[in-house]
Amino acid sequence: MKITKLLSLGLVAGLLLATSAVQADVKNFKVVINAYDTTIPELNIEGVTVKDIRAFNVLNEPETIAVHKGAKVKIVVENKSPISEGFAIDEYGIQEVIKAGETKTISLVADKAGAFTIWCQLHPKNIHLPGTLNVIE
Ligand SMILES: [Cu+2]
Repeated sequence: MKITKLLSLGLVAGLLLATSAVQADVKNFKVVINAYDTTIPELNIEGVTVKDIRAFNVLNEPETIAVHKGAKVKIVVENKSPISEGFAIDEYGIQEVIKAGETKTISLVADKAGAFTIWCQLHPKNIHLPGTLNVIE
């Protein structure tokens, strides 16, 4: 009985260790979507008029998202824009909508190598600064 309990405790501890080892493999990134004043005098999106806008999507931290092929990637996206923003990576089938002030976590396994554009699928491309997901072979 005692031995059985010890064995199961050992098994639980082993599983916990294995779980934390897997979690350590996840590459974490943070993306902040922001709005900056600029040259587009007025834009009406979703019934909201936004003035003096140039770009919404800015990858602040880190500037480059680069991982090795096979990595598990977690991207925390915070939307500081006054309206909903999109977060799409076509080649990875990702197309999220993040409401104003909302934060979403996007997870993927980087199983395709290359440089993939991160863009906002909701608004014209010319008012956004796109980001890139770099997956190195
Ligand atoms: Cu947008």
